[in-house]
Amino acid sequence: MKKTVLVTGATSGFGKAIATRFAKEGNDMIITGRREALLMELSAELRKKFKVEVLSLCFDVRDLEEVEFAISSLPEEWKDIDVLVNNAGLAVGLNPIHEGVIDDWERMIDTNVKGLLYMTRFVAPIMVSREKGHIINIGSVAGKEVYPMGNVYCGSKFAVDAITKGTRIDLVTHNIKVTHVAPGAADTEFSLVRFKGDKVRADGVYKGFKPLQAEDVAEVVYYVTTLPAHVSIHDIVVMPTAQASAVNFFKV
Ligand code: NDP
Ligand code: 8X3
Repeated sequence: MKKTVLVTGATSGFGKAIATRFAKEGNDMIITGRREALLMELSAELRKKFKVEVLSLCFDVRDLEEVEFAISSLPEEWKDIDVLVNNAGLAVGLNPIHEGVIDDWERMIDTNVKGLLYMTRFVAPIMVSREKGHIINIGSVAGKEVYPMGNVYCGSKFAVDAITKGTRIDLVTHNIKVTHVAPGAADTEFSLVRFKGDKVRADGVYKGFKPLQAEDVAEVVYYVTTLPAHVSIHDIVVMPTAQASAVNFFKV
């Protein structure tokens, strides 16, 4: 049966691939992000290719009022969200803690932690009232292991892991599944954003090995929603075969 699936950060990378994967199965999609033109482009593509309904909502997950308005003003036919994928997130900078850029820290904590919380706070009550739903939080291997100069980004992703566990505990009595998906290195806009548009540095991250593709992560996210009602995946770490830990790579 088709579901209503909301994916944050659907303008690129994992979010775009996740929206495409769910749409391919005939699900109705709510896609969000800050870049309106990209949302429009994806909406048109999904409607045309998969004949699904698509609602695009352009807002910043860091803005509490925008998040509240986006969810509380959903048209009636879009209110029954079955799956929330909290994917919007970013790393900004890679500095030792004593040289950290405060604005980078704010952006990571506000987006990865507070943005995810805001979305959850407004969507979870809908699921609670329906006594069903599935929340999938995109964490990272950086939320399992700390690596040099990862300090605040790792902290934000450890927070995602902890918040996911807390969410699961609080919602278990409401029949809501809560899953943490923690990917390793993946070739998206992630490194371009982390290195503030420095494409040479960003491309260097993925040299010498095959990183995850956005579609690989989308497949895992889709998979966790396909299991029987009584089966819940709590936590998945999905890595490139050539990556053994946050810092151990087999590069040629
Ligand atoms: P991308 O940069 O390709 O995509 C990030 C998405 O998040 C974009 O759609 C962007 O949309 C959205 N986003 C960022 N900030 C905001 C905001 N304030 N409000 C709304 N949307 C926002 O990176 P990925 O696809 O790689 O990243 C997706 C998630 O996966 C992130 O949480 C990231 O931390 C995590 N991750 C990434 C890994 C990687 O190696 N690539 C590995 C492990 C986890 P827009 O700019 O339009 O707002
Ligand atoms: C993204 C993967 O290892 O660059 O979360 O932090 S990593």
